[in-house]
Amino acid sequence: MLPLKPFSSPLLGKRLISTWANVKQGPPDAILGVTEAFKRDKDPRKINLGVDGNGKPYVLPSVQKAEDLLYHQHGDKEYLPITGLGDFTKLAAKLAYGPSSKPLKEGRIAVTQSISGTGALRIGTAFFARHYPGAKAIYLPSPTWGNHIPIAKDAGLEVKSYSYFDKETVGLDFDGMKKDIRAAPDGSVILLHACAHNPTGVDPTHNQWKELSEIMLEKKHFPFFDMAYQGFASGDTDYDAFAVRHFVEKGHQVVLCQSFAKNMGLYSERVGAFSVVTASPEEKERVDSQLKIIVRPLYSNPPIHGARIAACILGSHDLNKQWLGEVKGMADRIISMRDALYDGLIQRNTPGEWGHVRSQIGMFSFTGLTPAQCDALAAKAHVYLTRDGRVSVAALNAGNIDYFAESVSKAVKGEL
Ligand code: IK2
Repeated sequence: MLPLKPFSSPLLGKRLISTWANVKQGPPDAILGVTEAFKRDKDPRKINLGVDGNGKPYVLPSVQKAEDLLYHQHGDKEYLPITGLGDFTKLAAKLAYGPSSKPLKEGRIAVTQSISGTGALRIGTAFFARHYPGAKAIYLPSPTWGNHIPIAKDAGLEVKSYSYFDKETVGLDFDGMKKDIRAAPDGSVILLHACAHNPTGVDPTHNQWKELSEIMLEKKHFPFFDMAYQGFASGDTDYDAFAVRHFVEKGHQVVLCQSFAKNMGLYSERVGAFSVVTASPEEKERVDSQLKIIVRPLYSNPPIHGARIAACILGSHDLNKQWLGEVKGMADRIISMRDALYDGLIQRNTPGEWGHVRSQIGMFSFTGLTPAQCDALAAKAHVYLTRDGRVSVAALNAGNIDYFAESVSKAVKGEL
């Protein structure tokens, strides 16, 4: 065998300039960049509140059991169909739409497996760019998960926004939201976080969802749901699916992006689904064929392992029951951390009103900390969070909550 030679380009030698010399340095990702900074920090007190880990990933016991079962089944590694594992997509749709969903029973929901929630959004926005009969624009809440914007733009959709968050009340700006949704041209595509809005942790109430559904029917708007946290908001997967199920019941032809990253802790397995409610099984077949046309040149077909885990859990009575208990446990733990943070801030006489830390929903809390305070927390206290003041409450625990409350209190008092 010939010895390997180090790579050398003759052109590089002659021109003394690389083909990529003009490639500009891009900025770090606003969210995942936080984890990179955290990893570089060597202080033992450091805390990463960017997404949800402190380097101690928790594998759910139900997931461990499913993996054990799968291991002993010695499943093959054949390619999956383009739209993924049929057992998984059926069960994912049942979880979201509910077992008694009419379109599900009538066989008119097209579903494809996706590379987690992000992949579902990629497929969904590409589907809209190609097939939506109205304007190629999408309205996103302000603020929204940062990645929504480049995902929609990369698909060629124009990005517009509607009011969502009221900085004064640190709650939902429902009047602003309704006003903007009413003002959008008829037939606009409106992206809605189905539950546990990221980054604010503020959701409409069930009555507010009902009102939104009516307005959107009147305006013939199209609801594009993103449900990355089913079960994480309330601890109950049915309760958290209220908005999606209500809109479907009222006759909206929704589309839905699902992620199993958080509720099953399957982050790196990249398990998700994109679905489209259609008018008939025949229409579903046509939509299905177009979803395949989008997926095939993207990644051909999805990975199998994570989908098998999710299908195993959702398809087994006992494992499903166990998993639902674990989801409730994760949601309850987050609620208890919210209470502990609130108490820690109040006990330290931290200036400001902190009720929102308790009342917000899901794994994130939009604290109201300023970018300067977030910078000081990272530089002086080794506490990392996104500069919009978003904190992953899921990353707080008995071991770091006091230090975090102390650090936030000092940052707000200007004592860091
Ligand atoms: N949609 C929303 C609203 C999300 O919050 C996420 C997950 N975000 O968490 C990681 C991060 O902040 O980057 C997703 C979709 C999709 O996540 P995934 O692709 O991991 O399923």
